[in-house]
Amino acid sequence: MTGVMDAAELRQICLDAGADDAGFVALETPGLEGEVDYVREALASTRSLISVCVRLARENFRSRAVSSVNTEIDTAIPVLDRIGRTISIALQDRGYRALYPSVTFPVEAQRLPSRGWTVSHKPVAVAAGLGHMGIHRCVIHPRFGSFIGLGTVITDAVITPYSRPIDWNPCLGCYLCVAACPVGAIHNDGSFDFDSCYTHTYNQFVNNFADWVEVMADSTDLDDYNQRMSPQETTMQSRRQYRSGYCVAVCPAGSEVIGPYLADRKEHLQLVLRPLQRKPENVYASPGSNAEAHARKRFPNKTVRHVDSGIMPPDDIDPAPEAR
Ligand code: B12
Ligand code: SF4
Repeated sequence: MTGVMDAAELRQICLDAGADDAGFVALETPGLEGEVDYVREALASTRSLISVCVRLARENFRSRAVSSVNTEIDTAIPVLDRIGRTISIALQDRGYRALYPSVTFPVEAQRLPSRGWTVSHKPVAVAAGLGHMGIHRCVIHPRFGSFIGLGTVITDAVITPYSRPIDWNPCLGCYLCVAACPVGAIHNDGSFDFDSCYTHTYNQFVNNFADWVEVMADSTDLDDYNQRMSPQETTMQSRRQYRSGYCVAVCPAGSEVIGPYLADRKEHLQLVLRPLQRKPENVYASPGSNAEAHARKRFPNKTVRHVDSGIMPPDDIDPAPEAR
């Protein structure tokens, strides 16, 4: 179908589906060139992208209790997937083609270690006016700040009018995200050390599941295995564990978030930043990496654990899919 969908009606569909904000963008919008082949691989007739966000439960994300962080992530992801499904079916009922790509996982595993995901939700959200990327490379919403999860619906509907990017960046340039990251992945100049974040965050998750299997295969016997993996680390393999949300946790940006920070910056540091910095915990890093050096220098209270970084992506992250 080549119909035109009214943006106000579509926005209401998104909000009714549970989104906290939504924006719409044409596939040919500048900045989204890298998305075109991937999106068309999933839905060949795609013309528009619908970006949605949901708020996250802030204190779960800020907690030192990693189980609380993981619970919030594992709860928010299916919420976003369901919102994508509801919007897709609403469009389907109106005669359009619509598809909701995965919010995170599953990915196109056969493409790994290149880009496995169908849509990069961040640049779509920026183009659709949901916010801008901060120093920490996450999208900051003007109201909800960094505490958002993102989703995208792709459709053959033309939407009128399309949204526009917001004309200011909510990032304050406070560099608390730089100070919080245990592996030094976020740099003052806004550059991001993918390897360091990925290795630490995805330990006992995607990447290091492979590492775990290798350790098992390489171990001569149980004693040898236990030397290499603690009982806690073995247990963690049974359920995915996210780490390194500290950059999001400490970020004071966003009109609904910033109040306590503006009222008392010292207290924000004491209540939000310091507990994460002082938390004794394992930091996962490749031997000799910048992440290891950073953690040893800045966080002597944390324990560096060496891991193989497993499947690492090539420098070129945008090899276009063959299927069109
Ligand atoms: C890959 C990925 C990661 C990777 C890489 C992060 C990154 N900056 O790209 C790792 C594992 C490190 C990661 C970590 C986290 N992620 Co993540 N992640 C994604 C994913 C699947 C794709 C991101 C993407 O499009 N990257 C490419 C471009 C757009 O990012 P970029 O910053 O412009 O460019 C960097 C990358 O290209 C990177 N890079 C360099 N070489 C390579 C090679 C490959 C193959 C890749 C993947 C990246 C890469 O370096 C560039 C320079 O900064 C999305 C889901 C999705 N499908 O969109 C979620 C997503 C971006 N993640 C999210 C979150 C919340 C997190 C974490 C907080 C995890 C946690 N503990 O909960 C941390 C935050 C780390 C950070 N500060 O970025 C949210 C962000 C929401 C928001 N407000 O923006 C998303 C959108 C998931 C969602 N649906 O909400 N993530
Ligand atoms: S913590 Fe500060 S510098 Fe980092 S993204 Fe948030 S507002 Fe920007």
